[in-house]
Amino acid sequence: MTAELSPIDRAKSVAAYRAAEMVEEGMRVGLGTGSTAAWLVRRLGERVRDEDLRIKGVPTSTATAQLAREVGIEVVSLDQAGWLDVTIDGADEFDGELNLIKGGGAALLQEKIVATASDQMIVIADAGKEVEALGAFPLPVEVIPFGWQTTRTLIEELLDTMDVLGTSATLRMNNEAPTVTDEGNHILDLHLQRIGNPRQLALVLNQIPGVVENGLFIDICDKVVIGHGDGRVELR
Ligand code: ABF
Repeated sequence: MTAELSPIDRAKSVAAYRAAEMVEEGMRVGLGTGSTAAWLVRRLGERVRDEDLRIKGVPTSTATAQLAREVGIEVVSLDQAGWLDVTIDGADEFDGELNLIKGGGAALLQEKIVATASDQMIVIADAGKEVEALGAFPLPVEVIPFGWQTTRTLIEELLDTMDVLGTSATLRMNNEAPTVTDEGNHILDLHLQRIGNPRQLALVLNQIPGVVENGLFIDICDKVVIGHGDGRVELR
């Protein structure tokens, strides 16, 4: 690591480096997506090369799969791995109970499947991701393209009945076209501002036909490694 990193990159990198030290010989490791997770993947690649660390990595996106291969990590599918020792991933927000909002990178579906199939999920994040209540970051929901506008209407009607401050849902766009996830779906971002009961919202959203998965990770994360801009690291 170099001293000329911006404070935010320093925070992300020190969190990722600390988490990379938690990976042990022979582990099957879920590899997250996003800029913080990219620091982790590159650091694990260094350990594979310099320490002859042998691990199997299960990526949570095509982007992470490509990076992992580039840095020399053996990549296997989740079904080949069967079960994972640990998943290390970033997040968009985490609260005091280690519940998360994820999906800002549009990879929430594979991220949730992989994290759930792990003995342990460790989140790596800069300190700015910590919140008192989830919801300032728009909540991503992955939806089937068929009838997505109807699905959005159903979601907005549901939100009217929930303990949230906002109720609008917008289709995520990429170069003037709807974002398409690795699974061929779209993303609706829910502008809720504050989620009073994340556990309840996570359950009811998934009951709407057309919703594939939502970005609330409840009782999935075991530990958060928090990086600060001055290089300090905290564990939660
Ligand atoms: C993934 O990357 C996501 O679930 C989350 O949306 C995002 C965090 O990105 P970054 O590390 O770039 O802030 O983990």
